[in-house]
Amino acid sequence: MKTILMTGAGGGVGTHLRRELAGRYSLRLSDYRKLKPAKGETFVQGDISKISDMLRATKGVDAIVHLGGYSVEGAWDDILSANIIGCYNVFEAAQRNGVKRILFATSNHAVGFYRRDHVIDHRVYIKPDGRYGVSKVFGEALGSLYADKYGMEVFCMRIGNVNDAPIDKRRLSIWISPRDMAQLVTIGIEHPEIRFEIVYGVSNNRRSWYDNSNATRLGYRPQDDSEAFAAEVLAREKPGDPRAETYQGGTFVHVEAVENPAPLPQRRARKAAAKRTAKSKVTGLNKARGRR
Ligand code: 15L
Repeated sequence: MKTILMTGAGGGVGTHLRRELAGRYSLRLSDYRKLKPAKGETFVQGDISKISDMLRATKGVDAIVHLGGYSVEGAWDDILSANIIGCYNVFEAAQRNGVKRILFATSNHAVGFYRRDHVIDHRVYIKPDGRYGVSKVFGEALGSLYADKYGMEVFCMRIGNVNDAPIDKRRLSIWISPRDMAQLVTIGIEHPEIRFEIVYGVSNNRRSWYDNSNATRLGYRPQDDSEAFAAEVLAREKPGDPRAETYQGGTFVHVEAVENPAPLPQRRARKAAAKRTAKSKVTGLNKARGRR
């Protein structure tokens, strides 16, 4: 059985994939958060922004599913450390440890500034919709370099939104069900002829904005279609900002930050430090006022 390292295994996509891939691979989970490995899994705690951690995590695996990083639009410092430095560390550690195959979780936001009335394929010019999108383009470029220079096998999945069901109108076009995501990942791990590929991580959605012929060529046959949820989703949809409605990336095209479902360690540390400072100021004030 192949041993697969999954970085960022504690995130949303990782959680779905752990369930879907259970029993098919020996999964080595990695995350900065402490995770409890299930049967057939092992856990290596690590921060992708540290090369030493990634050298430890990537040792002896057959392939890497790189999901780790900052997963939405946000502050440059966070994106820089997790998605630029972190992504570099994962590719570089893999290369040094002789791990040939990497599946990279890139994003629809690498091309989010395409209009919704365009159908795009894997060959279109990049059009990132923010700093986060730029960082995903960086990862794709890194993958291309490591494939050409070091002979690595790189499978870039421009993932839409992995969820049990699509959550809004935009996601009707970019949704991917967990079982389709697992099928795509399995192709990325198993296909014998991967050098450098870009595919879209989406289900067989009738409302898709993607020509996913490269994934089809590699054998991807998604089983789900968001249309089954369309009536329900559209009934609760409220009109949004016209810029978000125009472009595939939605709100990412005009906001500076999207709420991060999993704050990064340094961010959490900064928040905790700010909290402590605020608390000590209050304590100081209270002491000065003779209160506890
Ligand atoms: C992404 O790239 C994010 O990682 C995910 O959290 C969603 O925001 C998704 O895109 C999306 O566009 O819905």
